[in-house]
Amino acid sequence: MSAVRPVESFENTSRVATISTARTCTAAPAFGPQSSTSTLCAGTRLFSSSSAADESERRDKLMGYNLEDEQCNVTPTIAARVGTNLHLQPKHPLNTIKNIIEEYWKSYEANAPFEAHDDLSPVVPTNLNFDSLLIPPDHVSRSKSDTYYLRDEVVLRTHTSAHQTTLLRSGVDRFLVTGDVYRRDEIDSSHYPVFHQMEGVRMFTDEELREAGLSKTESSEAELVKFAEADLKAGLEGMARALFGNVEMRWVDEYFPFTDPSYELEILFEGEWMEVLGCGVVHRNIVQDVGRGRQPGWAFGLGLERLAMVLFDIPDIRLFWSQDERFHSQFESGKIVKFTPYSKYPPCFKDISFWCSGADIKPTDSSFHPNDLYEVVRDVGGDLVEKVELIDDFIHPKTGRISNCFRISYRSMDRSLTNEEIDALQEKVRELTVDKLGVELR
Ligand code: FA5
Ligand code: MG
Repeated sequence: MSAVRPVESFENTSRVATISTARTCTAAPAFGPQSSTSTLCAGTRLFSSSSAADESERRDKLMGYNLEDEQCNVTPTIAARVGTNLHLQPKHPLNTIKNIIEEYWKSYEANAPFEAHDDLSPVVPTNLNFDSLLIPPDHVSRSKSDTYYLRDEVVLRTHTSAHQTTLLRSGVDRFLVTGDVYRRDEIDSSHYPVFHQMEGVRMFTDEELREAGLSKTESSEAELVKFAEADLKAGLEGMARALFGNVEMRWVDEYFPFTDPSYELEILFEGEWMEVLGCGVVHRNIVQDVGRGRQPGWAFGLGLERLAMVLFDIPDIRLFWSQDERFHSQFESGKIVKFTPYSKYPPCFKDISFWCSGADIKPTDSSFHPNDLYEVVRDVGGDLVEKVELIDDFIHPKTGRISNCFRISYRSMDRSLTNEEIDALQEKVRELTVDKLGVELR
């Protein structure tokens, strides 16, 4: 067993991102638990001692789903982020990038503007997040180790793609969806369990096809795909230039279950190729399933934090959640500026070593998953945790038990931490690691 995470992609070994229903956080849930009134938080989890008012607000945002439900793996720390909507906060770097991209697509074809959605609820049925996008039933992205489930059939969207089929079905031809997405993942400066994505979809109307000398009924599949692909690439290259200026770019073949063909766009940034987005021609089976016959179209999805970190020189993904004035005062609406770190406080490292299964459990029966440890650490340390990494692992030659040692780096972005404070956090981490993960400390 290894704590090394697969690369982020939709290929067999890896993970997927998301979609959701075309409903806002405030709309009445079209799906939801039958009785949502009698299930108050029992307070058995960390940090769940909030006031009744907070509790009721949170439950609204979660559409009445109950964190104490045994099918639920959403922690209070994660639940507290739902509804924050960093992408809607004026002057926030994520908002600025969103606006630049929306402007770009609105003027891409002035007579055919993109409809922009930015307040669709992140609470979506698995059907929309996975099935409707042709993500196979056994795909790893569906596992509870990778995805936040409120109930077995309801998740916090893992990508904005979760809204594709709902909007396509409603008949819209061009749309953008921006929103918060959720993935259980490793902890370091570029990974955070909540981040923001932007999705774009363009379907070609009969008239647009006619102008290009094509027809939905008479042109071959290959001709329609070629047409959509050329438009996709030209449009996205223009978008990358709107963000980065005149950069070198390249297209890399990718795999997504919901597009065919699929690509990633990379740009050369400070000497290194950087993945900017995933995209492709909307899969013909999806187009048919949403009742649009053979209408061709394309889709893309990008991560706003990754773009903002590069464009604004923001060194740590936790900073987007900072409430520090020294962070926010540096930004102006609509402007890309370089961030000046206001201080760098010293990190503090603490190691935790354990056998991945209890002494009486066969090593092969161990269900330890590093994402479970990351969750415990995040729940205890919050944004004081900068990074968690596996620094040693071995198999005991006699017992066959697996030992892991993880190093936790604690560092505040706003102040110095005291030894007592860190020791108390680490002690809590050790306690909960045993309680929740069933491992044996060494
Ligand atoms: C997707 O999420 C697809 N839904 C994108 C897509 C849409 C493809 C439409 C085709 C058509 P992926 O998992 O690669 O793909 O994520 C897309 C982007 O999200 C990445 O390029 C990256 O910028 C960002 N991203 C992924 N994981 C994280 C993370 N843990 N933290 C921050 N950003 C992330
Ligand atoms: Mg990717």
